[in-house]
Order: sequence, then C-alpha cells, then structure tokens
Amino acid sequence: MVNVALVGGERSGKTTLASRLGKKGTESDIVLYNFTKGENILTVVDPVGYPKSPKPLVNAVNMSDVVLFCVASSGLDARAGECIILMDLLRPRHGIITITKADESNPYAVEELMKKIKALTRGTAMEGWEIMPTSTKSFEGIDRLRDRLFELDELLKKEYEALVDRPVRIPIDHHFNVTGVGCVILGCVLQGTVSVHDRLTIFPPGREAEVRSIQMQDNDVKQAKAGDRVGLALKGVQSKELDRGFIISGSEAVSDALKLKCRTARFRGEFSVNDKVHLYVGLQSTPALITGMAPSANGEYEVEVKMDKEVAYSPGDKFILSRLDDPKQRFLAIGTP
Ligand SMILES: Nc1nc2c(ncn2[C@@H]2O[C@H](COP(=O)(O)OP(=O)(O)OP(=O)(O)O)[C@@H](O)[C@H]2O)c(=O)[nH]1
Ligand SMILES: [Mg+2]
Repeated sequence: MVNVALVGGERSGKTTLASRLGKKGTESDIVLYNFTKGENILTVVDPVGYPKSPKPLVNAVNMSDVVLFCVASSGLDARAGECIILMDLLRPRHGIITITKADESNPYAVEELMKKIKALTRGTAMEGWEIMPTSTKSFEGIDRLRDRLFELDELLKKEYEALVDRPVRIPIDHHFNVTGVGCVILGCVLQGTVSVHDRLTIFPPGREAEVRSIQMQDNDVKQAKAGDRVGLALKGVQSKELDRGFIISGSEAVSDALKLKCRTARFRGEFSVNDKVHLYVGLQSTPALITGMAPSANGEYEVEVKMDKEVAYSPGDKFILSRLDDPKQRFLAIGTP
C-alpha cells in the first residue's frame, strides 16, 4: 500500500493526474483516489483546498509515504516555491518530481526545466528526487510513474514491517456516521496492529472506543497493520465528538502549551514573541500564540507556544509553524517537542 501526496503550484495538473492514477474515493478538502493492482494498493491524496489554505497541503503530506511534486511544463509559480519550503521543513522520506503537461512543451524545454528544478532544489530536502515528465493528454510517462510508485511500495512494506509490533497509532483523517453501523473513521495505521474488538483510546479527548469492524478497500478484515489504510467502525463514540487529527493510540501526550525545538524555513521564517501563528501537527491544526523564544545550538530556537486547544502528540512529532496572512510564503518553521 503506497500513499502518495500530490503537491505543487496552482493549475499544475494535480487533479487531472490524480484522476489518471486512480479512481475517486473519499472527498473533502482533500480528495483520495485509489488504484489496485493485485495485492498492491495505490492511494493518491489531492489537497484540493490548497492553496486557499495550507492545511490540506500539510495534511496530504502527513498522510503519505511519498510526495509527488507537480511542476507544469510552463514552469514554477509562487505556490510551487511555497511547497519546496514545506518539503524542506518536513523532509518526506520519499519523493518524485513530475513535469506535467509535457505535451505542451518540447524535449529541449523539458530538459532545461529539469536543470532549473535541480538548481532550485539543490541543498534542500528535494535534492536528488527523480524527475519524470508526464502528460495526462498524450499519456506519456503515466505508466512509468505508476510503476515507479509500485516499486516504492516494496520498499515501504519493509519500512512498515519494522513497525507492526509497536503500540497502534492511527490519525483520523475522516469520520462520519453510517446508518446501522454507527461511527466510522478513516485513517492510515502509522504503526502497530489493530484487530476487531480491540479497546482503544482516542486522543486528545481520551475517549475509549471499541473496534466493531475493520474495512480495507471496502472488504471486511479482522486485522490491519502498519501501512494499511482502514475504515474502523467504532462502538462507544459518536462522529460529532471527533475531529480530523484525533489519534487512536495506546498513549499520547496531550497539551495546549509546549516548548518546541525549532528550525526556521529557508529565505524567510521570521517570527517573534506575541506573534499569532497557526500550528499543524499530524492532521491536527490550531491557532497558537508564541509566548517565548530563545536561540539554541546550530541556529535553532527554543520556542514556547500556547495553543487555542489541546493537541495530542508523541516524541519526535513534527509541528509546522505557519502564518496564514502572509500572501507569499506561509511556512515559518518546524519544531519537535
Ligand atoms: N495539455 C495538457 N493539459 C493538462 C494536462 N494536465 C492537466 N491539464 C490542464 O491543466 C489545467 C489544470 O489542471 P488541474 O488538474 O485542474 O490542475 P491542478 O493542479 O489540480 O489545479 P488547482 O487545483 O486549481 O491548483 C486544466 O485545464 C487541465 O485540463 C496535460 O497533461 N496536458
Ligand atoms: Mg486541483
């Protein structure tokens, strides 16, 4: 199972590419597309609510194993730049760059754009990402791209195998009530194994719920493990009590005030005490106030934040600090507790 986030500039062909890679499923400010080949499942996450809000973009990347960065053959725009900044903060484990709408260009211009992208991403977390031209019109490169993503699936399986014995952790990305079934949540199992009848806790509220049934790709299963995308029917909780980003887990820290060790974004990322910022962690988001700041080693900062609401987190979780009213580049820094 490979989860792919589509990121990139405005009108860069993300949605068209997603619809070529899979069949449309769950729909909100992020839209999921699925493609099944034998045992292998490809899920593509299109953050349709971006660039209006950075939230769907951060959510899509945090829901995925691989980032697919789309650059239209006509070139990069300001939002593509913003996405590069976010990649450099979050440092996703796997990424591919695709030059979309290759049919509107020529091999020489595509080659020139590749060089430009390589120069722009040099020294960033995207350095070394493979660049593949595609066109949803001529179908150039689509099969090759899909094959490449399935190749990564083999690698991901090994990565996830090492996580199946850990305590379970599932961030909720969608939740709703189904008549006759009750509360259903959708999410990816980040680590651990979940079985029917398991009693689990939902953080931050600390609510207990029992797993009534588990579905994967519309099929009932008894158990799901790290790397799987699941639908869980839960007993003991109602959909209206949940929020995107709540985590089904064995244990999480829960707090509305934190001290974060922060690295600032390239080129920008200035902020100071008393600034109102927006925080993203996992699939949670909240406004927050910077209440303290001090330089620490390696050009990093200790940043104290007071959040408008409690968030659930574990050691090593990545908090993105952003400023929503900045028209150009909204990502300021990344921090860990
Ligand atoms: N010629 C050509 N046009 C394409 C291709 N892919 C997408 N387009 C066109 O490019 C435009 C933008 O495509 P979308 O898929 O909506 O791009 P997007 O990145 O999802 O756009 P936003 O979500 O609005 O930022 C549409 O008019 C598409 O028909 C392609 O491979 N070739
Ligand atoms: Mg779109």
